[in-house]
Amino acid sequence: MRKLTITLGAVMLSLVQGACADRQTPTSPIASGASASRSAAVDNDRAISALDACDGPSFTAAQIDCSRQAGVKLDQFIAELTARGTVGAWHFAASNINAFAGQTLDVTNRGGETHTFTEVAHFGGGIVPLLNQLSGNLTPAPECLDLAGNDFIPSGATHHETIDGEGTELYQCCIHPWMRVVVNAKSHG
Ligand SMILES: [Cu+2]
Repeated sequence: MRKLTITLGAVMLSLVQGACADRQTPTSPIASGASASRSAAVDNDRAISALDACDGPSFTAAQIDCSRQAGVKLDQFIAELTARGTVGAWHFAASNINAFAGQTLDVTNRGGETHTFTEVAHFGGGIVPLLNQLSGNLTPAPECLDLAGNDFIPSGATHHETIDGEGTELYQCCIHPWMRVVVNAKSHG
């Protein structure tokens, strides 16, 4: 168990470091203006929360970024994932959404770990082999293997995703692949 934990920590550390390198968002008058006009349209947005219950001390000891003070300890997390293939506290809310094409999904990370909200053609594994293995998602979704730095949503941040067209769209976390959302989008017409 200890060896698995260290492996996971090393993967997550390199992941977070890689993500941080690209996450330099300059503050400028233009950026402020964009955010002001966004809030005017906020009623049309759909809010989604990315949730987890990571326990800061035990996750941080394994070099996994977690900003929460307490919660599910890393060994409990691994034990639940091993037994069930999911860890219930790590999920998106809501996970089934009816929306219109053109609407924006505002995905706020209210957990302590980093998550992604990645559109995939088919649900699959993510970028952490151990979590793929324990959750039974042995084949990574190709979209998860092509992430950019700004695809990673750190704790406390909000990611905006516009729904392109009508039909069913699938989104997942590429770190915790059991975290999934199905969006049923209709056209306005
Ligand atoms: Cu996640």
